[in-house]
Amino acid sequence: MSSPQRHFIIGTAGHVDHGKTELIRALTGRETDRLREEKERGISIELGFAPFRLPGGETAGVVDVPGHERFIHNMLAGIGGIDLVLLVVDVNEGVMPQTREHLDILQQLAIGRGVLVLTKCDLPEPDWIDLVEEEIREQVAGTFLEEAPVCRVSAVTGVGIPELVGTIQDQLRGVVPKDADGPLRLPIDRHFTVSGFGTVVTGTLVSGSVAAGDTVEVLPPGRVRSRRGSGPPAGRRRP
Ligand SMILES: Nc1nc2c(ncn2[C@@H]2O[C@H](COP(=O)(O)OP(=O)(O)OP(=O)(O)O)[C@@H](O)[C@H]2O)c(=O)[nH]1
Ligand SMILES: [Mg+2]
Repeated sequence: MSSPQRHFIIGTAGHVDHGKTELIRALTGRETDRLREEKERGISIELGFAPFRLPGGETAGVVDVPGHERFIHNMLAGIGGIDLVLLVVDVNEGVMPQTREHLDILQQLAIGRGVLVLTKCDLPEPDWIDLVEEEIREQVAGTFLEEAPVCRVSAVTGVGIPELVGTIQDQLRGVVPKDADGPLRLPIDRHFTVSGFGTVVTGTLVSGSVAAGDTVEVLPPGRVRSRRGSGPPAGRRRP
């Protein structure tokens, strides 16, 4: 009997403007910034999602998080259930406040694996890149990323992208699969009301499976309510 298809969740993390969304576009061909405000301001606000089919046949869902400190609640909402993080650092700026803050959050949430991705490597001299790599290594010492591989990439020229794909595949081989046969458990990240649908909840499955039409139970009971007039998710408000 063939083994069941494995599916993974990959998340981004890192300081604002460090190249997370461009990296996901280079990896998947998908644009994860959907809102007009995101396009106008050139920053991510909401979580972005993209499917990612790896050359080995594995499939992954990518959660692209915003790096701006004002949207940290959205980052937190998206990052909980991931199998692998791409901690993105712009090689021209090095480690910045949300690099550290996101790293702390990932550590607290006991995320198991990651890759350190140095972005925008088309711009500086190689010696400078070596220095920044050292800085990041110092930053992740003593964390789950202490032994993580480092990839140097440019989303603009494509340099390093195939090597990053190979590194992601290697890392995913070590991920313990989630239990699709166990009870359905989906920690709720966000809930909001969509006109014509009612209450919508979002989250990442940690075990079990669910299909359209299934009846599910919310625990503890009565904690999720449709909030009339509550408007769009908080991330859509102007900071
Ligand atoms: N030269 C160069 N520029 C890049 C590269 N990757 C991203 N950029 C530019 O850097 C800027 C920020 O890129 P984004 O991908 O939006 O950054 P982000 O980390 O998603 O930003 P937030 O989601 O707002 O935190 C954009 O102007 C990109 O065009 C790269 O590899 N090389
Ligand atoms: Mg972005």
